Amino acid sequence: MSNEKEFFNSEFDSESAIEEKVNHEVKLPSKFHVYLLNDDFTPMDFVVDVLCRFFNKSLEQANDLMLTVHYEGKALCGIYTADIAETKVDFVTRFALENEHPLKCVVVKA
Ligand code: TYC
Repeated sequence: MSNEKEFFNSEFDSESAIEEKVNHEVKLPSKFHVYLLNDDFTPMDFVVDVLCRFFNKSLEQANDLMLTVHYEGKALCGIYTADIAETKVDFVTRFALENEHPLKCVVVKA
């Protein structure tokens, strides 16, 4: 009887019963930086249009960013999760190709 009790306790008391380990850490999704790159051929007003259309910039912000790209070679246009960043790049690349401009848009893991 005492053995039976010991067995019961060792198997089912709250200390030794199956302990579920729950990881309460919340992992935030990785962020990706989307850049526009400079080139010598894409018209400035086209780049401004791209920044307003795909990166939700105001006309003034878009103009400033376009000039940053023009003078510095590149500018950070937005920070997104992986899927959204890739979609931005695809949309910009397609729009540039449709309009026969060599504008390049790239994504870099933050
Ligand atoms: N350098 C281009 C020009 O002189 C303008 C330009 C700006 C092109 C930004 C690309 O991402 C770019 N017409």
